[in-house]
Amino acid sequence: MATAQIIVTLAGLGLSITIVWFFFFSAKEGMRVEAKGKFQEATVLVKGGYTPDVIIVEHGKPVRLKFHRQETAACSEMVLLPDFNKSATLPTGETVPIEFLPEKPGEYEFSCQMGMFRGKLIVE
Ligand SMILES: [Cu+2]
Repeated sequence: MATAQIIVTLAGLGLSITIVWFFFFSAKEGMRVEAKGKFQEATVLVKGGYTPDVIIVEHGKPVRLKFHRQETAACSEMVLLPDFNKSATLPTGETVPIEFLPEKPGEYEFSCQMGMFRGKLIVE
């Protein structure tokens, strides 16, 4: 093999590894929420799912998740956070805040009323 071919092969291999790493590790890390005043606040886009769908917060500080729904599918018209006894109806085009206090570290799911859309709140 010529040197140029080896370089191209190695570059291609490097790129593949980077892409795999991005999807399997980096993408799963989730979004770390920064505290804004009293609340740790994040906006979640509701459209074909939740974006971001993994949200990382600290325990012991109030959290405000602002759900912004940009679709009319009945599936996503409610969001439930069963571990915090919270739920809300999300009218299309509006932003609905849900506030709660995560007291214990752990992983908590949020979902639509049928459980088709899912997201995860990681409390550290
Ligand atoms: Cu649903």
